[in-house]
Amino acid sequence: MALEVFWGSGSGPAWRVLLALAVKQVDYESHLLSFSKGEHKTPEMLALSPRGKVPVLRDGAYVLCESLAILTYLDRKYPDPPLFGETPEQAGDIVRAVMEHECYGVSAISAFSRPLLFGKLDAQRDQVLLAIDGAKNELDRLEAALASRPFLVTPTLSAADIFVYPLVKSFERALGKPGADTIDHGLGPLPAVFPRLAAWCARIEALPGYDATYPPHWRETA
Ligand SMILES: N[C@@H](CCC(=O)N[C@@H](CS)C(=O)NCC(=O)O)C(=O)O
Repeated sequence: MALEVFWGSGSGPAWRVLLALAVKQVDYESHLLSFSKGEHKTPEMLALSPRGKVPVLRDGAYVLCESLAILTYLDRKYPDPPLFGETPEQAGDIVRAVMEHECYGVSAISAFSRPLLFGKLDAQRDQVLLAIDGAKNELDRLEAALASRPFLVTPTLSAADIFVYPLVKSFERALGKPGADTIDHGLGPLPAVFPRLAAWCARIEALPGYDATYPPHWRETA
């Protein structure tokens, strides 16, 4: 039975799972759910994911939610190429980077991006202004990590890159949203301010299978 993935367009955690499957070149049955229609909250979906969140992976009788758990499962089941490094030290460093991103990076960068992405700049301009320094600090850390290697932690792509990439793309998308140019944020354009991050994005986007992971509604609306 084919692996099944339940996901939503634009969800960073769901994008991670699609990227991991692309990197490992594993086929799967795609279930793209509409957030606006509440398709992720149906009784059938809540039975798979009690918090009503995507992504969800179903592999026969086995069901798993939480993107880190799903990447861990996929890496054990399809070890090539490894997403958690080749050595104990690399595994430790990759999970550290993943957890730093989850614990600090996501909140700091999203505080800047989300009001722009959801058209709430007018109501939340103060929040966006207050978020600039924190977002810059996290993006600077990523930029610095790429000074000595092409990927964030290891010489080849790892779970750390897969975790961080969707948020960087959401941030870049936010910079292009209406009103973003009325803020003196100094955070973009990405290639000018964070050139290593922009080159790292391009490396990920060159991966075979990348195009199929791109959020469909992002192709329709800028
Ligand atoms: N920690 C979870 C986060 C999952 C998550 O927050 N998913 C969001 C989309 S980005 C969701 O399903 N939201 C729908 C809702 O809460 O109604 C993971 O890494 O998988």
